[in-house]
Amino acid sequence: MTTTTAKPSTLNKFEKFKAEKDGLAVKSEIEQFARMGWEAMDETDRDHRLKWLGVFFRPVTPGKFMLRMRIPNGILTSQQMRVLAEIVQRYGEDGNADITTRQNLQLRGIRIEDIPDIFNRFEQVGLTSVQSGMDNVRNITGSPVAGIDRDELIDTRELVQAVQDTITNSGQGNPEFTNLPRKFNIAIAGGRDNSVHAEINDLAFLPAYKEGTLGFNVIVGGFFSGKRCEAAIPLNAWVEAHQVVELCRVVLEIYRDCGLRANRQKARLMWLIDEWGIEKFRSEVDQKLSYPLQTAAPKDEIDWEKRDHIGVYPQKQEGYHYVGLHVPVGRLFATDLFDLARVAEVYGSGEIRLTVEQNIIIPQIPNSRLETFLAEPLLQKFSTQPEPLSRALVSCTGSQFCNFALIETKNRALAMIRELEAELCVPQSVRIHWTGCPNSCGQPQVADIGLMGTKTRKEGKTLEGVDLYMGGKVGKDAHLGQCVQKGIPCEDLKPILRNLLIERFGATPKVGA
Ligand code: SRM
Ligand code: SF4
Repeated sequence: MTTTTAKPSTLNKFEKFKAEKDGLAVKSEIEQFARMGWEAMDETDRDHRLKWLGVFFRPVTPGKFMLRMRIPNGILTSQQMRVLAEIVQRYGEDGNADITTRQNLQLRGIRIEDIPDIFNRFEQVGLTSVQSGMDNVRNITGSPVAGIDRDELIDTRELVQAVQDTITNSGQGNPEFTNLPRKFNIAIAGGRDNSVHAEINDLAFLPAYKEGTLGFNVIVGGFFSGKRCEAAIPLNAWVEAHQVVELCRVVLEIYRDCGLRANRQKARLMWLIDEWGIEKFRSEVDQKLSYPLQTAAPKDEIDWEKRDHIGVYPQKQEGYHYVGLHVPVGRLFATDLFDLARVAEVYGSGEIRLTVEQNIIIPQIPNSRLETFLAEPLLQKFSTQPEPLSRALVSCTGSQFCNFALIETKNRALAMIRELEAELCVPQSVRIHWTGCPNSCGQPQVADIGLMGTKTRKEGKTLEGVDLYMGGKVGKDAHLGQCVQKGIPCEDLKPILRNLLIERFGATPKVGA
């Protein structure tokens, strides 16, 4: 099924081990791994193939795995959240959950011996972590306010679920799509503000009218990597909602069968588009589809500035509100997960939503319960009115758990923002994104101020530092920010940020600070 042009002898190590045994094959070995323990496992199974099940060996915390979920459109039920809470709770201080920049959750502290039981529990409540790492399609993002947004164009929920079901065989694992050349990101925007950062996905859909019918313009090839970052480009294609799943399937098949595999640094979809040219790529897609691919609508409907959804908002359903809670750098503990499940049930419909800014939305709160909800002690921790800098702070995992990291991110980001907020009045929210290395999981290129971890030298010593990015624009006319200064030691960063906030974002020093 999968074709690769490279000869076996020239395959890189990843292509080699995938050719020897598909990543998904470890699904049937999981009981055995649980019995033998992580130390006795074959290293390629442990360090790589387990990622096909969403189970990530962490060299920083050996024996304590990370479990990356799939939460399509970032929506989960209180019942699912409670199961996740119980799992994380087992691991005491090691257990926590992070909301990711793909509207998803990652659990920590997980022991391999518990995985079979965890997977059984997932099955019972309709959760899956399958195909969430390595050369697979990542969590599919959709509008976080799908179905409740007063100004919604297209409800993305069913579409995102249908695309996930196709790619993962409804969560059971689908060997058709488990040997891609590299990772692959899909996003479906349904609102006017592109809440999903469509432009940084390999394949994305933007609402657009064609001759009075609402469908999607398609963009392709967006990605970030240590070597290169590109915004997606138009495919010159427009599809109706019912054509989205097939288009995803066809693009993935082309990428799987023709994508470049020899050099992993050049294996994302854009490199194939570069090699073929966008016209040839489009024509290959067109030929494989069961319907003729229409040319793009003249414009898409992304004409709003991006919303962050924090705060209290009326829904399209009369008499109901959704409430966006700020979760500092996306980090949650077992008690938080239990609390979120509880408030979602008591005040809403039991539904909980995640955003790519690593925050939470509780929807479906009737007007009659809103006031009591807003008085919940949980909202002291996860505020609806955070300070302007905290409000828009995003951070990747960093060195606490990630072995690629060049710096510590989450704790440092929070501490620095709190110090800056103590010193400055900031009139508007400023989107500051931290990422621990050039892989850019924290998306510094979409931020007003992006900080990318690096190592730097000062007075003969090697220190943790950052490269500074500026000018990322999200929502309407989205474009990527650029690196404006390299190698700033983290210990010297605060005054630089302070000046930037004063000079570029209208901040003023607080009296006495
Ligand atoms: Fe990422 C690898 C964390 C979103 C680009 N990313 C990793 C690994 C798996 C590396 C590792 O094994 O340690 C990190 C796991 C650390 C850990 O223990 O948490 C990791 N990436 C994350 C998350 C958790 C960051 C966060 O704190 O939110 C995000 C999980 C999303 C999810 O739910 O699936 C995450 N990663 C992203 C994004 C942002 C996005 O998708 O919008 C990007 C840039 C966009 C893109 O991929 O085009 C991103 N991650 C990478 C890359 C560079 C890919 C490349 O083509 O070179 C790597 C390295 C790799 O894949 O080899 C990487
Ligand atoms: Fe790890 Fe680097 Fe991704 Fe941060 S950006 S999670 S440090 S790989």
